[in-house]
Amino acid sequence: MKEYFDSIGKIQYEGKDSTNPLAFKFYNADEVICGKTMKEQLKFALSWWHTMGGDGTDMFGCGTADKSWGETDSAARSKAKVDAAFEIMTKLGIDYFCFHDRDLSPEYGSLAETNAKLDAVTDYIAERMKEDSSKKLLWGTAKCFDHPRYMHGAATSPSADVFAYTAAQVKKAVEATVKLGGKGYVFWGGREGYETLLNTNMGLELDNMARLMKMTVDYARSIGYNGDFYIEPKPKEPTKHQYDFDTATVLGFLRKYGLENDFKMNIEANHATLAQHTFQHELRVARENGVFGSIDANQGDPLLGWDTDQFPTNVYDTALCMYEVLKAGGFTNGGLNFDAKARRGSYEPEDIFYSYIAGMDSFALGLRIAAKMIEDGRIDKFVEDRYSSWTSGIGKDIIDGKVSMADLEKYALEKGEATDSLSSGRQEMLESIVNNIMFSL
Ligand code: XLS
Ligand code: NI
Ligand code: NI
Repeated sequence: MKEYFDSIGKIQYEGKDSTNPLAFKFYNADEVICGKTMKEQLKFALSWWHTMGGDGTDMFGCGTADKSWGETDSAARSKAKVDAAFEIMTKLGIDYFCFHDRDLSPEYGSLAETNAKLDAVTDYIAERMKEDSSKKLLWGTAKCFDHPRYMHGAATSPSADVFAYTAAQVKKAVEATVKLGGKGYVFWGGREGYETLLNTNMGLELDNMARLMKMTVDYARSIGYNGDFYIEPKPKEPTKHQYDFDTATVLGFLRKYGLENDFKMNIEANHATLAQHTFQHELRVARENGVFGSIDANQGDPLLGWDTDQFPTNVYDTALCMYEVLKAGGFTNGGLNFDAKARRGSYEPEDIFYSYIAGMDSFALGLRIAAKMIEDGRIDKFVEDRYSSWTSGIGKDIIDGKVSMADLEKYALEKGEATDSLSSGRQEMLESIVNNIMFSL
């Protein structure tokens, strides 16, 4: 088998004092943290689109990185990508991968030919997975946003023919996911939204988006799929307004259409910030509503207003993320997919490794801090005490449904002013506890 990165060996854990850029400082795969190995807690995944296909092309210039994998023919390149991806995963110790159908194999002349070529690639991946059972598919999805046919939307297109084409493409992507044993199937609606309401029937578009999801669930279950379906919220980009704006909006949509039992969230850090939320906010909303599923691990740039998809290096954010993940009971079918790309200027092959090492170590450090925050207990205790008025007396009576508004009026009239029942929120003290824990590791 051809080796694509022959100057790079298996990346080892060398501990926090190591200065070797090709070593993990914090990610020690077999170390047990909160009852599971770091590998099991973090479930890292490689994103096929950025890593195997993304060459740095942007609106102002062509690619800077060579992602041809030494092949000019499309089918040969698709196969080479599989080999190169497996090599990257093996060298980094990453078990999972995620793909769009078109990342694996592009469109050819007809849908039938496109499907046949995709089958050949998924057959090859299945073969490679058989040889190496550590490699698993985290989730699959369909790229229903790049081709011109999706210019007005896919499931939300004004054209019923485009809806039919979308259904055909999603059906095939679900089959590919099932064939490769995936435990997740993602819907990210990049073009499911509108540019102007002057030309848009929002009600019909939302009904149709739900129709496609319902059909997908029914079909996937009928062919034996027992994994999760995810919606990946994002407020905008490429479309001005996307229907799956944020977790709360998506929850309203799922409940309206009776889809809430089949879907969970795939939360992406940079999408949260585009929606003017923190990453932790989106995770908390998902957790509190029982729909926490999977994560697209990346980060945005606070000075830029778009999805920069940077490799995550902000440890404060990864710590608060892993705090939510641990509180949610950890990942089940989900994991941490690096929906992230090296900067356009980081174009050399080794940059792939530096990027993943940076992301994996940042999450490993985040996990260590989050575990310590929970073990330390000061933050949990503070929150518990802050709400202690709900565990007895009038608070408990309200929760138990024992009091009416008239009873509460009587209580307030008798008791008088309520301000003296409050105490400080102690934000700065709590933030300093987090810093204290972060730097005591
Ligand atoms: C784009 C999304 C996309 C999804 C998969 O912003 O993050 O990459 O993760 O379609
Ligand atoms: Ni994503
Ligand atoms: Ni994104």
